[in-house]
This record gives sequence, structure tokens and C-alpha cells, in this order.
Amino acid sequence: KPVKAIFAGSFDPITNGHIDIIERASKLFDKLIIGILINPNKKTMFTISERIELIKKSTEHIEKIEVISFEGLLVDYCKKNDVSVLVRGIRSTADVEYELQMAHMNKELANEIETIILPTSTKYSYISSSLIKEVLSFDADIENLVPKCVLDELKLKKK
Ligand code: COD
Repeated sequence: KPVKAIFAGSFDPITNGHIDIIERASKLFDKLIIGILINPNKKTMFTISERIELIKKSTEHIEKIEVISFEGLLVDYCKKNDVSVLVRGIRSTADVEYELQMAHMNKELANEIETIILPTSTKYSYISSSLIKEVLSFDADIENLVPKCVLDELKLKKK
């Protein structure tokens, strides 16, 4: 049976760190879904459709992937859509505690779904969407940290 995995997140916006995980995880499974959480309570810089568009554009070179948005529990989306693996990235020990907590909770909610945690490539280990937004607001050069299409949109948002 083909194995479907999901890489879920806020992706506000997608960074080169996320893309690194997507490239590597896409080789491990028959299909990799990139799932954007719809969270009406969280203020985001990019709308869901903007985030979908940016992810699609910056992952055109990667095969076997699909970009979707979901509401509610991640494991519920997985059960409904026959997804059996949750892919997560960790940057440093600071991420580990949060990731383990989520992995245990998701295991409790859906025992048949496994979490696979991939360590980030060293060169992306300090990148986060929130830091990108913060340094951009001070006119920093972030060309190497996000895909070109994201950089263009960030600059437009700033104006
Ligand atoms: N390098 C590698 N990986 C990275 C990098 C980087 N530089 N930056 C981020 N990542 C990884 C993160 O570790 C994470 O694995 C993924 O990319 C997405 O990151 P974010 O920050 O966009 O998204 P999160 O971590 O806020 O996403 C959290 C979810 C949306 C997955 C979570 O809140 C969720 O599942 N919500 C749905 C409700 C639910 O099921 N709740 C119960 C959870 S136990």
C-alpha cells in the first residue's frame, strides 16, 4: 500500500528550512502532502491562498507532493485522507521538547499514525518564519533564507 505522509505547519511564509525538509521527506514516501493549518485565531502575514501559492511556486521542482489547507486536528485530517506519517523538522534542542510533546499527543489521539522527525540541514538550523519577518522589518538581506517568490512577496507586503 502506498505510504502517504504530511508535513504540516503554518508556513507564514515558507522558508528554505521548510523546503529542505520537503525535498528530503518527499524521497522517503510515495506521496508528501504539505498541510497548512487554518487557524482563525492567529494573526498571519499571508492569507491561506497566498501561502498555498507560495508553497506551490517554491516546490515546483519536487515530485510527489500536494499542497492543501486543513482545519481542526491534524490526525483527523490524516484519518480521513489515509495519511499514516507526520513529518516534522527540528532545528535544535529547543525544538525537541515541543516536538516530542506533539508527537506523544498525536500518538495518543491516533495510535496508527507515526511521527517522523528530520533534523534540519545545519545551514538552515537558525531559520524560522517569525525571525524572517522580524529581520525583514529592519531591512535585512534575507535572500539566502527564503525562496525568490517569497522574498518578492515579503518586499511587497512591507511597502
Ligand atoms: N528547518 C527545518 N525545519 C523547520 C525550520 C527550519 N529552519 N523551520 C521550521 N521547521 C519545521 C518545524 O519544526 C515544523 O516541523 C514545520 O517546519 C512547520 O513549522 P511551522 O512553524 O510553520 O508550523 P508549526 O510548528 O507552528 O505547526 C504546528 C501544527 C500546525 C502542525 C500544529 O499546531 C497542528 O497540528 N495543529 C492542528 C491542531 C492539532 O492537531 N493540534 C494537536 C497537536 S498535538
